[in-house]
Amino acid sequence: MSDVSPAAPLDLDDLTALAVDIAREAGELARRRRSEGVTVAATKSVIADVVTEADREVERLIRDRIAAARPADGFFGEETGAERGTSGLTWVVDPIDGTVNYLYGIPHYAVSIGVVAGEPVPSEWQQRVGVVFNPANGELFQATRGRGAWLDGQRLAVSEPSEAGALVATGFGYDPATHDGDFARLRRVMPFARDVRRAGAASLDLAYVAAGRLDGYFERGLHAWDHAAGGLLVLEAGGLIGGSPDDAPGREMTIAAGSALFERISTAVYQ
Ligand code: LIP
Repeated sequence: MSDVSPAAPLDLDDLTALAVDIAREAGELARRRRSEGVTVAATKSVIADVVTEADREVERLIRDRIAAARPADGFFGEETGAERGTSGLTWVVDPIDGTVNYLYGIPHYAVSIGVVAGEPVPSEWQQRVGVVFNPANGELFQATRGRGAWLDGQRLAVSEPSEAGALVATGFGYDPATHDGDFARLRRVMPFARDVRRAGAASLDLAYVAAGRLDGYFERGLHAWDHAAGGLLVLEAGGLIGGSPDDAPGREMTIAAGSALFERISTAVYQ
């Protein structure tokens, strides 16, 4: 972003409306590119960690829209990296979360846009706005700090497990060397789970916890852009999000659930 005077006074409703508008435009581009055909543009950490040209194009659209509307804000995106601003706000963006689903044509992927104040790191940021938009089914989850979490106008609330056990989601890293540890943690959670879901998009897993469609979620290896928006959805829906005990969510671990289940998952993951 250019070096200009701080942005106009912060109106959280205006900021949320801008994030929603950008997410919808970006999501429509992603959906259109998917219908035209998608191929791998490059691999990143390991061969299974792919990026498509659509990822890059969608992030450029998001970045350009933000620069035009709020040039003093910072940006931190999965595909184009970070640039500090002067307003104290940073947009933390995953242009297409659930990239492998997107590549295979599975209609479960999302534009994830979070806006945070302070340092754009989970242990220090103060989340202000979160938007998670699935263009494949048109569902847009949004949250504004202190004003609740919403799905298409319906207020969201986390669930508590039934007597049958907790419906829990998780994920496995791209690096096969990490899978044994992931499966060991899952084995420790299963005794109090009714079933597990592995849907492939962290931002939507978090949105589903906020919506009560999942009772809980945990995954190792997430980046800030995976949970910056979805984490606020969970908090504003009355849930908890964290990482290793007493830590913020991060690469080591992300756990999200209602308070009682959060503690059970954390204990099982770290026993
Ligand atoms: C993905 C996450 C997913 C995780 C994948 C990957 P990407 O993000 O949403 O939960 O299991 O390993 O990190 O790469 O699609 O933006």
